[in-house]
Amino acid sequence: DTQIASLLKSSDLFPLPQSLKLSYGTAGFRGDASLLDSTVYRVGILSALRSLKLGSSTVGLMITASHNKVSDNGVKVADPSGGMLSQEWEPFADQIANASSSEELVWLIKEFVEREKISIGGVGEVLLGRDTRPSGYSLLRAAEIGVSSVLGCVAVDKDLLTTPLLHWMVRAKNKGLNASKYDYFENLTTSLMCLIDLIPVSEFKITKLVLDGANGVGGQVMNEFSFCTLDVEIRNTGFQGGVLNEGVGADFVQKEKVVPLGFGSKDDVGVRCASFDGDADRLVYFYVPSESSGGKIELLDGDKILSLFALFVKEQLNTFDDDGKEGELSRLGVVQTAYANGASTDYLKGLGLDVVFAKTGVKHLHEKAAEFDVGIYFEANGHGTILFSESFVSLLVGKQKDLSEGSDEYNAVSRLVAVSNLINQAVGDAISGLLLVEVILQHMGWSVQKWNELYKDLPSRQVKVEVPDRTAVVTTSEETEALKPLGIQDAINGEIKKYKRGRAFIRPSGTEDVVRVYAEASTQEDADSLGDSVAQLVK
Ligand code: NG1
Ligand code: ZN
Repeated sequence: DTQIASLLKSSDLFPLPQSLKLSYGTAGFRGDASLLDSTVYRVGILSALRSLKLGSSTVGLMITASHNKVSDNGVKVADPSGGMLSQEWEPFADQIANASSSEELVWLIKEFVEREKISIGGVGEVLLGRDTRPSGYSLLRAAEIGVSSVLGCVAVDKDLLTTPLLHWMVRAKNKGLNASKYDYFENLTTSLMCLIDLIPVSEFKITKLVLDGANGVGGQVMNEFSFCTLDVEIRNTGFQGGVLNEGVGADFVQKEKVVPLGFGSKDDVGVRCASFDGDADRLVYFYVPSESSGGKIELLDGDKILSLFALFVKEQLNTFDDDGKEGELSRLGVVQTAYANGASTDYLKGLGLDVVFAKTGVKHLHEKAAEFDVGIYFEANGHGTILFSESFVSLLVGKQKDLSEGSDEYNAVSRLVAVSNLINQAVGDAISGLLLVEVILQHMGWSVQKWNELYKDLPSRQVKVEVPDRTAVVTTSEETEALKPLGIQDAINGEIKKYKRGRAFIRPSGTEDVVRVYAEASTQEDADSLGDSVAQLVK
């Protein structure tokens, strides 16, 4: 019929390159940009079908390879809630991305449409966004063709965006709210102003923050957004040359623990700095401790941001939540992965918080955080956010009406409501995360150095090992133990035992063709040596 003819015709424009084997992985499909036309076109089809399946809800499609090199690109789908594509659809994504001919592709789609009872002929809408990678422009055209080859479906080109901004738009659109970039800015400004008005000290100081934009879209979007209440200097916007993610950005800063390009002059010593990754869904802070540090930085990673957020939220909850009545206490929980620094976990548990662990990849953390009234999740690399359950926000808004304006309880409740509006409820968002860090530091009257003293990171080391087949490594659900290859976990345990506070694990990367090794110990020498010996076992 017409649908099949339309798919066959458009699919012939995007043949699958030979030897391409793709998996949706931790964060969508990624690879060398020159090989991805067919993949992005096919994900365009998938996202249109997703919109049809969910009663014409708006779906998002983002073209980005995040912190990876500029010549790579990738594609991922945002579900109508603004979260990641439901994992139930990942096997279908893998199948169609790897279909070797137009006929096979159309057959797979036809079968899936029947199985999922998707009614072709309905109306579907997909918002498309891309980061600043030069390949993004033509890949976006491929996505457009994919979406519109499904009858009744339209693609709306949102052009250059941060990943979290696209997710925010999808969520807002499906809630019937205004969903443009300017609405996003307005929302940030309103909730930020509200939090600033609630800062207890009469006279707070605004100090300079220097932002590393990773030469990507995040710095550019921040540039468009003017806040009179913050003093932000943006470097590495990509406007003055400089390559995306090369020697810059959150991933580089977090993994190498040195200053990004454009930072480290003697004027920068002690100054509060932050880094975004290439699509601005990750945020880390850092500062240069002294002129003689040789480029080495003090890093405040996702774990430390999580700790700051948890402390602030807990302080507000305690203000009105301590009436002692059984079952009345709101449930605050934090979610980390195996990559979280052991010292951060100890610190959070010491605060009396419920700490749970999830598999690497935001979708896993998000799911667990959503089980709490307030769930805070962060990956050590700086991706995270604070989720407020809808019923809890309604409860807060109700309380706000009952309390007398200006009372401590009223202020605490109002802060939480403002945080729930400020911080992106769909995914980790470097821009909204940065604004929240800034306002909490002002609230506490803390410098970045003071914040860093919450706890001291245990020395750690990460190694990537290139292997012929990374799928040979299979782990338990929390990724802390390797089940395969047989015997390797015993050998790893043998190494761990040799070190004080030793901890190590291996897992196959979901975004790169490597096995990752993480090691932690009481000294840097020990962490390095443990990491190296575990890497030897993997080789
Ligand atoms: P993989 O390649 O699966 O380790 C990396 C990050 C994840 C997540 C994804 C998506 C590390 C160790 N892993 O996944 O946390 O952010 O990329 O971007 O940082
Ligand atoms: Zn990213």
